[in-house]
Amino acid sequence: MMTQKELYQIAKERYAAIGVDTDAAIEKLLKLPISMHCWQGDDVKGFENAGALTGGIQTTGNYPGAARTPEELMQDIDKVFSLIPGKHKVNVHASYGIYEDGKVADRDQIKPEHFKKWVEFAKERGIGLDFNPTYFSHPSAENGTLTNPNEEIRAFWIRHGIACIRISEYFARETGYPCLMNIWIPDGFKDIPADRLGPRARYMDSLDQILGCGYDKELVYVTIESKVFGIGFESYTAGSAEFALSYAMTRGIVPLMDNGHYHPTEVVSDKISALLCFSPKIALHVTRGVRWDSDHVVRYDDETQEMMKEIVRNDALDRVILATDYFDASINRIAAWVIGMRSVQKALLNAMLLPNAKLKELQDSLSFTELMMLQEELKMYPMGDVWNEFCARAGIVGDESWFDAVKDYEKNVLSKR
Ligand code: RNT
Ligand code: ZN
Repeated sequence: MMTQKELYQIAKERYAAIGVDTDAAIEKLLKLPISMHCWQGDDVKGFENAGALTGGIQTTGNYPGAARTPEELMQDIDKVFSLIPGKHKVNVHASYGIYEDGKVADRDQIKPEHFKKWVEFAKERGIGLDFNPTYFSHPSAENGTLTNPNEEIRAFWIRHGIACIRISEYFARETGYPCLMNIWIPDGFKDIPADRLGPRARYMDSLDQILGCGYDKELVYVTIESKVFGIGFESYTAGSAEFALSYAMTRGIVPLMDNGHYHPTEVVSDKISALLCFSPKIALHVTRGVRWDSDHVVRYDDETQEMMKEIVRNDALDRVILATDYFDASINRIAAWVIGMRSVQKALLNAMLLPNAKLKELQDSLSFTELMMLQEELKMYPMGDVWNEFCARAGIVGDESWFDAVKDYEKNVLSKR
């Protein structure tokens, strides 16, 4: 049998023959951080003991072993990182504050000190942190947050946004990596509204007040995430695509697209280039919707591949900020994290191994037959051998045997929870 190195050598030569430098691709991918969401590990519960998950999002399944404490969640994240090549960021939600005295601070009272342990975690591992205000799973979020017609409640949520900017600044200063702070609100209506403009006008004003708090734009990248509908918000969401995009563009913040947040035949892979024409930076939540915005684990599927191609072939790796966002409680959560993260990396590697200049040339010279032929034949190239080399250089298992570590962990750690 040939060794992995020999297989890589053959693959390298085959790719070189079509003008693709596999070593360069591997080196580039090794340096590319993805912001991994913390909430896959505990089904978006957080540490406030807030009760049910609300806001029109839903986890399903009751696979045993979910993290119940900050220690457990961090231990799980470490296990996941030991099975993924490269160095990544952790994306934390405001509902994951850590309260040592057991006294949970209300959302408008959260402070950097409540996230000190996350900073310690990140610093010890030399990684960055991203952040998200939590505009759901809270009694005052029941009838709207930043769009709420009740001025007192709306002011509460504005204070929450500002508190989160302060925590994001703290993350950036402490870790040395800029912090992306993503604003997403579920606000909307189950049935046909009588006023669509009012809530959007209030959302705009609330956002302006939050951004008006004054913050260092080099340290914190504020993003706004749009959404087409939520469970219980089927008829209208205030933060629609047009709203969020227009807001981001006019305020000089970063638009964030979650690929579960569009009508089922719309694809984010087609939207990336449109936004790149206008926005210096864009951000993505990579997820997988099945029939609806179901947040299934990301796979190495056509749309994930297509999205990553758009980033790589448009030379936009430093302009598109990548994060994952999904939650599956029906399978081992460590594996869910690892499969999703590795799938994004596989899609990136695939994109880097395409003769992108040649393919573009075929399009521009109207050689559509040859283009289709080549796109299909390229699918049979030995990317797996390059993937294995990429993993080996990162000191990570390349093939399916990473799952042995998950089985051990399930037996020795998760099953005891
Ligand atoms: C919800 C959004 C949002 C959340 C996280 C938990 O539809 O995608 O990003 O998934 O904030
Ligand atoms: Zn999202």
